[in-house]
Amino acid sequence: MRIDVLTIFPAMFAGVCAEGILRIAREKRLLDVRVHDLRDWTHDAHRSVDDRPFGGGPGMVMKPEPVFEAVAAVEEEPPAPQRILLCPQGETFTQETAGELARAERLLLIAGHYEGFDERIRIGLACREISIGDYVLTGGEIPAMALIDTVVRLLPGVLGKEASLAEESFADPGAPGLEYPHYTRPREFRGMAVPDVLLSGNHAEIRRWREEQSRLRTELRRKAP
Ligand code: 4FV
Repeated sequence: MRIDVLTIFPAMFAGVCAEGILRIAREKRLLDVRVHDLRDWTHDAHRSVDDRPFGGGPGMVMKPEPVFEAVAAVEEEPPAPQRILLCPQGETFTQETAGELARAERLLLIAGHYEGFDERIRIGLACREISIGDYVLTGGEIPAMALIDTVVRLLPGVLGKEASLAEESFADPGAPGLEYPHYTRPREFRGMAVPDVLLSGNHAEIRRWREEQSRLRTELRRKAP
């Protein structure tokens, strides 16, 4: 999968792409992340990417020209990507969304700043608008990183065979359950013991216990308001 990111803070992505699963995915050539500085598509001395809002009001707005020019430049190379605008007004990002995006060949993520994007970026570029949650960040970079991380670990060959995508939280879009409790050594820690069933070797019992724990936890923490 190829992922292009348009941002005014490209350096923010260096660490995320150079560590852990994302580094392994890039080394395995399963992921090609290209981060582009939106200011490279400005033409004034101040390399302006924002301007004051028409109609007045606080803050600044992302200008359309640099975004349109950057998208055109990045899309010169085929295949055409799925364009994604990270913004609080977008559809809420879920594991199901991640599963969908993981089937794409190429994504183009647009990270904003300030009060938001000039509306003509939405109208003219027809991006899929995605929000990582109903709260306001200083920029779209962290949402873009969250999306990349969630999608890349679903790419075939990225996580080792042992990883059980099927058993983890939200794995089943139809019935988003929370994952059961995990334990590792030591058997006893500060008076807290590992449940006997997990030491029993009785896999049928262990599965039943884990399903029950997942059901209880989901009911407790995700019951409908
Ligand atoms: C956001 C979110 C988000 C809004 C103003 C960036 C900020 C600033 N993006 N999911 N929640 N974006 O808060 O995606 O431009």
